[in-house]
Amino acid sequence: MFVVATAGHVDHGKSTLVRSLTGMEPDRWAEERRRGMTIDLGFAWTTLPSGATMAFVDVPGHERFVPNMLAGVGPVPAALVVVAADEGWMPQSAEHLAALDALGVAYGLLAVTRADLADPGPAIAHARAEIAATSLGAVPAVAVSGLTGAGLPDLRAALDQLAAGLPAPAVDDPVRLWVDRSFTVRGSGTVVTGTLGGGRLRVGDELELAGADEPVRVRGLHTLGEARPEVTAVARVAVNLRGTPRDRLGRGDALLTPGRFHHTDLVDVRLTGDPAADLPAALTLHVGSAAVPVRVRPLGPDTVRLRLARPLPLLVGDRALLRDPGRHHVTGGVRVLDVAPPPLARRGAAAARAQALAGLDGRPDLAGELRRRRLVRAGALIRMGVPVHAAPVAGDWLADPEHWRRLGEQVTEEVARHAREHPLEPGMPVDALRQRLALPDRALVEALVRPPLRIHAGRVGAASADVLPEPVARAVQRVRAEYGDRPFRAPEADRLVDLGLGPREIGAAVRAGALLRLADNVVLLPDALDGAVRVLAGLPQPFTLSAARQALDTTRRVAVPLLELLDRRGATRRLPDDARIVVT
Ligand SMILES: Nc1nc2c(ncn2[C@@H]2O[C@H](COP(=O)(O)OP(=O)(O)OP(=O)(O)O)[C@@H](O)[C@H]2O)c(=O)[nH]1
Ligand SMILES: [Mg+2]
Repeated sequence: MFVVATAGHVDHGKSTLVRSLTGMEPDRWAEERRRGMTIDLGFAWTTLPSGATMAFVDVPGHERFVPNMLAGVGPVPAALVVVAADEGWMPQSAEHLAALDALGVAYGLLAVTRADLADPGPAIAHARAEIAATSLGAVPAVAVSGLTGAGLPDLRAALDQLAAGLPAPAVDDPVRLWVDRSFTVRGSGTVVTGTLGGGRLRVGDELELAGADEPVRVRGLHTLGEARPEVTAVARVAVNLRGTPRDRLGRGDALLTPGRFHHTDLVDVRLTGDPAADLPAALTLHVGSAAVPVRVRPLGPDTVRLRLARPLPLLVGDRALLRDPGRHHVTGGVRVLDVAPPPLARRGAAAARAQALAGLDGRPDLAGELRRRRLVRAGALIRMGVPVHAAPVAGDWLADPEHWRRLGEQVTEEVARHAREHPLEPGMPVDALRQRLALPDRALVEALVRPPLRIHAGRVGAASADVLPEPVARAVQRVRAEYGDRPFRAPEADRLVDLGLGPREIGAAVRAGALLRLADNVVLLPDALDGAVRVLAGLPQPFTLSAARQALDTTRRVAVPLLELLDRRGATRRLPDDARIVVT
């Protein structure tokens, strides 16, 4: 199916044309028929000579109903521009064309109607010239009379040509069905209609609805008045929803493939066309069938930040238009560059942001997003409309490669710093490291820790003694040989120098668990602690420092910090008179 929206000034014969083409009545309301004027959107369809089905969204031409017109054309990528031969180019001809241009509609056809009332030549010439200057470009023109039927076969042939030139619909895209009508059918419940521009819908599908916590379920589908188990884009579709009260849904809402859209009330956009220098601060944003008041904050020469009065499911690259409802004026088109922009808190942030936006064109760009966001969840990017084809670094986190490399270096630095500052600790707590690097998820820290570092018991430290640098490992080996039978004697400072154990080497050995540091330049073998507790437990309790020193066969230089370490670890307890007991 193909869907085309009409466009054109009031009374120029849009509805009459749709009626003649389809045999269906686009003006659904009694009031419309009484007044001979379209107020709201109308829907009708026909079979073209090729056999293709074409549906029409018939829009009102009166200036008061431009918002309805925009809701109709918003989701439709092709337009039938209608101009009356006897009136020619009129204000809403221009406003409707400006809207199509702002939305970037690239496929269309000109029908000059009421050709029985006046020579269509001048109207065709004028309208084609106006249209040629827009996103529609040069369009074929057909003169017709809805009254006599003259020109209708040509128009049908031209519609077939238009259909043949339309791009193939993206049937695998996620669904974003902008609702243009909602009503209740007795016995079935809520029904919404819209133009399905991409993707497919099936009975039983669960869909997301902005503002609703629960998914909604498709109970039934209709297209062109017939029930269907599945509808594929492009199509006019009526969706019967299970258990959704009608007042929950209306024009401007969207039914969405779950997890594929980011609801945002803040977007950075590029103005398309010739952006006015003095953009009003309050405008209405029209996108899909939605119309939302926005506050406009200028950023760069052609970029602005929009604060939406309510969130919308927008994607990077979306086209939308800004309109000044007070002045009945389409201010211009916008292309969405960023649906999750950073706050502009610091001084100069707006200028920096403008510069960042200057390099964006609305085409989703994974590498660029990663560069700007550094770390982001794949799911978040997908919801912004950015296809993800990179492997996550941890969980569903994606990282900018350069940023990830720098983080890896920082891990090494931070762990080394921690080891210097806390030499007795067996490594840096993972969470302390996470906070230090301002990482949002522990899994990222875990992914950043690489040999020779490892995570053990919630801490990040050197992997083990066997990864000690060769000279340090040898020195530790000699300490073992020399002090193995007098485990509480620590090598004197000059002996340490002889062995090549400076502060850095001792630090490494301590981190690897190969030496135990009691104080600067006072080291024991790590098994000394357990041995000391055994010896001290054999003493009459409580015992004095001096008794401990003698029993351990060591000096005060070792005994004092050793007992303090045992106190800290809870192996011994210091009593008020400075004697100690072994805690059992
Ligand atoms: N003579 C003649 N009259 C026409 C033709 N097409 C439409 N009309 C008349 O023009 C008037 C307006 O036609 P509509 O089809 O309602 O115009 P419209 O563009 O749908 O108007 P809105 O929806 O209100 O914007 C009606 O009285 C039609 O009968 C035509 O080709 N020839
Ligand atoms: Mg009409």
